[in-house]
Amino acid sequence: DQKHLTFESRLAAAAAQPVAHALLALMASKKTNLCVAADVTTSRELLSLADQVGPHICLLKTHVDILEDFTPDTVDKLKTLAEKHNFLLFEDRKFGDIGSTVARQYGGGLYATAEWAHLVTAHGLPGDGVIKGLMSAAGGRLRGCILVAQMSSEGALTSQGYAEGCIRMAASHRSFVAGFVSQSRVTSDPGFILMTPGVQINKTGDDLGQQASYVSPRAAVLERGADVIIVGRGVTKAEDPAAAAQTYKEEAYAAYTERITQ
Ligand code: 5IU
Repeated sequence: DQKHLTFESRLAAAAAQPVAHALLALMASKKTNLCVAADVTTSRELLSLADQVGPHICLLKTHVDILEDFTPDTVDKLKTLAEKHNFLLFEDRKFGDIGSTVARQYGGGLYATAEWAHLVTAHGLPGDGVIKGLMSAAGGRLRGCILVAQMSSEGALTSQGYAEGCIRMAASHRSFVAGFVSQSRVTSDPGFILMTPGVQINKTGDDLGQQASYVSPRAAVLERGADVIIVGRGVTKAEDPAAAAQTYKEEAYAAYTERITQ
């Protein structure tokens, strides 16, 4: 079964997507499949958090539109930290408009996301024009997108048919789609990377619809098919975010090791 494949053995299947390929190689060499969701409101907190958790993560997921003081300098410093600690930048923008609009949102505007984010999230809802639009704005840069196939929040409208539609859309745009945000093993295609949010140790859901109960890193990897776990408040609200990131990293990577030897 494909789920037993190591990250290294999936490199060939991901060869069409440079960021997926780089991420699989990075996860294997750095021994981490942890993505930290850095949902903080100031550049100072963002950069401090990135520097603290950097040694333990493969991806830093941002929502730069939460920052109250965003400037291009924030991005320059984030890029430096990404190089220093060897992680990739992942802006969770969830693009969801027609192709020509997302091309302008991604390539320009205040955040010029295509300039710095290796990966961005997008909804499949608009049809594959959303992918074509992002591709057009990425230009020659090594960029990719992650399609939101399923959401972790209660009452999400991402039905099974919707998720299947996202998988089909991705399969016809392999040069740009690196994987999916999912809550279950939506595909067994080894070229796509599955990322699962709604993960926390010792915690039930929040009161704003994050799923009724978070799942553990181990359950995310072994029961929900996650290649990468996405952890926000479990790390960012911890007294020692670096120590928390290390704990999440170790638990998630141990679960991955268990999965490939099952
Ligand atoms: N996020 C989800 N669920 C989803 C998707 C994205 O929680 O289905 I798509 C984002 C929201 C937040 C992070 O940035 O992942 C999870 O943060 P917490 O671990 O703090 O709940």
